[in-house]
Amino acid sequence: MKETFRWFGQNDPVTLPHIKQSGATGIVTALHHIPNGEIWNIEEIQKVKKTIEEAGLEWVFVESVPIHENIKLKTGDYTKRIENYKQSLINLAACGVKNVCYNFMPVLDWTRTHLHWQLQNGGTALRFDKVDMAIFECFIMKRKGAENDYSQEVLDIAKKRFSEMPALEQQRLEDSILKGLPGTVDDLTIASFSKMIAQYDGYTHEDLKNNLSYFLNEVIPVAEENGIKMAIHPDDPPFDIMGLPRIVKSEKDLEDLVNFIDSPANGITFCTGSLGANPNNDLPKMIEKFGEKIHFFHLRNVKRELDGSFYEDCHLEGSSDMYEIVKAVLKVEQKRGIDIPMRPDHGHQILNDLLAQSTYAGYTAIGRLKGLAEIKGLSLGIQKSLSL
Ligand code: DNO
Repeated sequence: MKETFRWFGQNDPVTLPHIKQSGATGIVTALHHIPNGEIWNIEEIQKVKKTIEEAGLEWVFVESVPIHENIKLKTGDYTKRIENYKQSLINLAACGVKNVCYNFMPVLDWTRTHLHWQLQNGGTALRFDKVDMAIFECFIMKRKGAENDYSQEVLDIAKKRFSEMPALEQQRLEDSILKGLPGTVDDLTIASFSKMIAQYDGYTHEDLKNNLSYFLNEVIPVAEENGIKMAIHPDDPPFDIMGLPRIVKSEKDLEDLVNFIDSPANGITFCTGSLGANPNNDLPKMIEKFGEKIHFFHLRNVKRELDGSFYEDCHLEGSSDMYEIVKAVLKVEQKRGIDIPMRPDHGHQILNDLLAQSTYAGYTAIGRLKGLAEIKGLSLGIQKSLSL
C-alpha cells in the first residue's frame, strides 16, 4: 500500500512537516478555497503541488473535486458545471496530479451526530447515533414526514431523550450535523439546509443514479484521455438520511457504478468505515470482486450497534475484520502488481490531540498516526507470513 495522509491545507493544524514524521509519503488534499463548481486553474494547482513537494512529499490523491449540486440534480446550469469539472481534470492532469476522489451524496457529505464522543479510555471518537438523528430530524429541524423513516421504538426513545435534552446539547447536535464536518458546505442553517433538501423532493434512487451515470458518461472519457483515475467515495452512513436518496452504499450499487461506463478511469474509493456501517457488506469479498476498479483505500473500523447507530472504533477493532480486509487488499495489489494509495481514515482524539480542538473532526494527528502504524504493522505481518 502506498501510505498517505490527508492534509487540509495551510490552515490545518496538522502540518506537512508533521505528516512527514508519520512515515506517510503521500498527501491527499484539495483546493479547498475554490468554490464548488468553479474551474481549478493551473496556477492554483501548481501552488499547492509545489508546497507539498517542498516539504518532501508527493500529492498522490485529490480529495475531492466536489460535484456541484446542480449536477447531482441535473438542473439549472449543470452543463456548464460539468464543463468546468472536465476543465479542472484537464488542468490537474497537466500538472501531473492524476488521482481524483469525489462523492455523489446529495446536500451533505458524511454525517455524524457526535464529533467528540467520550471513550472509556479518555479519548474521543466520532459517532452516528440513530436516536439523536431522529431527534434532529423530527424535533429540531422538524422535517415533514421524518417520523416515517424511523421505527416506533426509536421514536419513543427519541421523544423521551429530547424532552430532557438541555438547549446547549440540542445546539451541539445541530452543529455536529450541519457545521462540524469537513466536506459539507460550511455554515448551513436549518432554514438553508431545509431549502437544499427540498430540491430533492420526489427524487428517487433511480433518478440520482441516472444523473450519476450521465455525469460519468460526460466526464470519464475526458479523464481517461488525460490519464486521470476517478474514484467515487461511498455514502457515509450507507443508508438514506433526511429523506435523501443515497446510491453508493452496497455491492449492488458499486456494480451499477462500474457498469455505468467501462473504463479504467471509472473507479472506486473503497472506504471500509463507510461501507462497514452496513452489516450486509462483506468487505473482503467486495475488495476481491472490485479489485481491478479500486484506486484508493480509506481504512478504518466502525462498531455497529443493533439500532443502526455506530461509532468509530480503533482501526484494528470494531465490527469489521481488519486482518481479512488488509489481506484482501494485499492480494489485489499482488494481482495487479501495484501499490494502491491508502490513507488511515479518521482517528480518535487522544493524548495531545485532546488539546488541539481546532483539528478537523476525525483528522487528529496522533489518532491517525496510531491507525497508520497499526495498519502498517498488520500489513507487514501478513506479507511476511503469507509471502505476499
Ligand atoms: C470523510 C471523508 C469524506 C470524503 C468525501 C469524498 O472523512 O472520507 O468527506 O472526503 O466524501 O468526496
